[in-house]
Amino acid sequence: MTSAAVETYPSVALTIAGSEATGGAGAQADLKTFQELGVFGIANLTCIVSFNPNDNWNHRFVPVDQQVIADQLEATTAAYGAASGAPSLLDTVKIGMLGSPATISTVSSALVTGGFTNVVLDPVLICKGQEPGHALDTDQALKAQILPLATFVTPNHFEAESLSGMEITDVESLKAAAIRIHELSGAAVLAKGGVRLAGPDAVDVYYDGGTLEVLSAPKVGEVAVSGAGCSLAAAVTAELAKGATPLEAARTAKAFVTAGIRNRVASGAPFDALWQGGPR
Ligand code: PXL
Repeated sequence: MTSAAVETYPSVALTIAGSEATGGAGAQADLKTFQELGVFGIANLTCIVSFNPNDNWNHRFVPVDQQVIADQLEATTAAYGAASGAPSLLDTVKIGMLGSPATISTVSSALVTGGFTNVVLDPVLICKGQEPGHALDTDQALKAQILPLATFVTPNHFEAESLSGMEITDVESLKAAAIRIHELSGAAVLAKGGVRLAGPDAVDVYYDGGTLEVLSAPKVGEVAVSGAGCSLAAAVTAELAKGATPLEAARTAKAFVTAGIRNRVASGAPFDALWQGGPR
């Protein structure tokens, strides 16, 4: 007699993000991170970024048509969303580069109707080479329309200063900024000091309204690595999709990124890329 097979399904997670052609950052980094952490990854693309090696590696940015973004979100939520009846329910989403006020409106509508439990926001505020006036509109729209929907936010040093309105020079001011961003958003906050704060360690601050925890790991060099921010937020997303608490997700993500930076990939670009297989 054969016993009935028990079907098990992986957790699923969606990233709404841009493509970064060289594979270091963006949706590619997110999908690789999801896969490494045992989560079925889905990517809905908002834009295509191609660095320009003939112009100081500035970003060439092409938005995806708004209807095409809406179509991707429609297909994804119909297949795996709350009303789909799928056994692997999509309740966790990561937001990466959106890049324009129009895309922010399209994505915020989908977040409102999507019924997601976990909305992880990597608040990508500037894209190198974007026109400054446009970038300011995009930043303001992100703060007004996406930040209030986030349940977890992962600002880097620059983004944490921008979101909190505070200057960040050391761990104490990074803590103050994380608390301020939590007060503004209601989200759990993982504010990254990275190579921007002096000292031997790469220090991040986690704050969720109750727990304040400093996450620290020895710095691997003094130069930022491409894909570290995307992979950190994606690792948080994957862990939340699997049912971790926000604090557990933050700790696992920090360890994942530290191992990925230690095992980074050198390229002809002026920045190395994080290797998501680093922890293996
Ligand atoms: O690392 C931020 C980032 C996110 N998303 C895309 C990017 C970048 C940086 O290059 O290109 C698509």
